[in-house]
Amino acid sequence: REEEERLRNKIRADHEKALEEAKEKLKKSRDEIQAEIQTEKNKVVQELKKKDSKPLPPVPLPNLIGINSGEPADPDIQEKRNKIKEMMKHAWDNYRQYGWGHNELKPIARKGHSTNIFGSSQMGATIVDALDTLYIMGLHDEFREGQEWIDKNLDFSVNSEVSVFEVNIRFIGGLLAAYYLSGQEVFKIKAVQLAGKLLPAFNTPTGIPWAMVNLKSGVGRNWGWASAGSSILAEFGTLHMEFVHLSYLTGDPVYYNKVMHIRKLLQKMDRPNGLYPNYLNPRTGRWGQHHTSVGGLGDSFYEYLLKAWLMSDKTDTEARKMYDDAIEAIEKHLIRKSNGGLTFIGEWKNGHLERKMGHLTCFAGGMFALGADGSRDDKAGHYLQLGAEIAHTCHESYDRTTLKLGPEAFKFDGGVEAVAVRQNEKYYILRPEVIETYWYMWRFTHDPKYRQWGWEATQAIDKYCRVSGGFSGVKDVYSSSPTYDDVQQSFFLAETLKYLYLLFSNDDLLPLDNWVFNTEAHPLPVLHLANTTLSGNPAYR
Ligand code: DMJ
Repeated sequence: REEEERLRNKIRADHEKALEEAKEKLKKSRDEIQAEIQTEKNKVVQELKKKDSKPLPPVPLPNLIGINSGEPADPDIQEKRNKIKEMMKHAWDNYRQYGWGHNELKPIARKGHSTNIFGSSQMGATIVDALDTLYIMGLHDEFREGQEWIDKNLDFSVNSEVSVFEVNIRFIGGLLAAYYLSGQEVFKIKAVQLAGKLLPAFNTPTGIPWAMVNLKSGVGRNWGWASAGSSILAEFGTLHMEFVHLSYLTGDPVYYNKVMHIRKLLQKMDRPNGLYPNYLNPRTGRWGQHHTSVGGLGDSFYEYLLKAWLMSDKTDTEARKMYDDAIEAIEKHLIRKSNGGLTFIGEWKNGHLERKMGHLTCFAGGMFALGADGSRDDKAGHYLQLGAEIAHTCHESYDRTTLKLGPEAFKFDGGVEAVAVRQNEKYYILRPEVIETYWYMWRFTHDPKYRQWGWEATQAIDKYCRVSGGFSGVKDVYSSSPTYDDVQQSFFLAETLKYLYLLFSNDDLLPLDNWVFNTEAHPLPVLHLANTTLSGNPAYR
């Protein structure tokens, strides 16, 4: 009773104090309030600086093979590769000039751009996302400029609500890759600081993280549009690679435990027809709507099962099994051949197959090829063939347009084959997935058609998306006079241009036996058993 009374009094006192503070605030001028905020900010920056000086524990670095290689001997291939490097420079220089420090660039308006995934702060998303592409292209001055900005300005103690998934794949993935490639400690330190800010998102009744978290307060919530307050499979299921690396680099199992908890929870759940629905409620631990997709909302969850196995030097067989089971169910229920003989991956919606495929889904061609080796019942040939068929279908979706750039989504229904029907699905926003699949198929087959298709896409991007202030998405790939969306997406520099550059490089640049690319195309090294602390430390098992 006494304890209750004491608590009640404390709550009353806190409440009154907060009211007083609010009243005081209202009396203050705008300038005074701003000055206070600034002082608060400076305090936090000072604190962080103190923390910065605490070195992270030294870990033996994995084999960092093939980070300065890849120069092709063939002059024609060399020329194409140089053209792609020039496009990167155009994208970067314009961002540098007109959008520096902002998240993205508006290449027509020539100013900064941002969306709600990055929150309300200027976090330099394009800088972080572009670093490793700059590095492998040998754009070292630009890389150093980016490093300097990150060192001086990238601050995570901001009152800003960000997407946990996007920040993980673009920022943590980008910083970790920059660290492994360059060896510069600042990237590792920033990645770890940022990861600490994401951890409160996991404070839910189930441990399935919220989609968004406020970096300062740690308060999380989900997207209003996602099936009855659900978290999204492709979001909470795309943390594994980065979080395992964080535990590896810091020696702190907290990150590893978070993602393994998600995996264990998913393993225990029933799956309708063996398929994973896109929505899961983090309060109840129950599935939301029974929609399944290998495109948006589902895609990189499957990708990370396969890549968890690859990055563990193929020792994480639990992940491989989950991948094999999922892919078998997908093949059975979602993959079909159109009347015209095109293999496509549809979407499952409440017991019905929608015969529509997204641009995002096209990444799966590369995934099938990457997972071919080590597949169940030794079906390597089958999966390589499936990858080739998806690559072909996605190329058709580009080839059947006026601009030779693929639409956001295309149908296989009522006489329509690989063509967008709805006006709001005809746009191309500089996405990488089709080129990503060309590159994986090239690495595994060396069939020259993949370089040819990649070059077609390069030329189309340069012709229709390039403007004097950078590169922009286009609103209708079937129109001969397209309008621009005026956004240079950060993934254009992180992924689209990187995959193109790799497609015209020799295979000894970032070899797939040593590197695994996260879903934003940031290369992370395979953690070979011999040099990881993970294998030796039972806390990580
Ligand atoms: C990127 O941020 C990543 O590739 C993600 O997995 C899906 N969407 C974009 C690119 O289209």
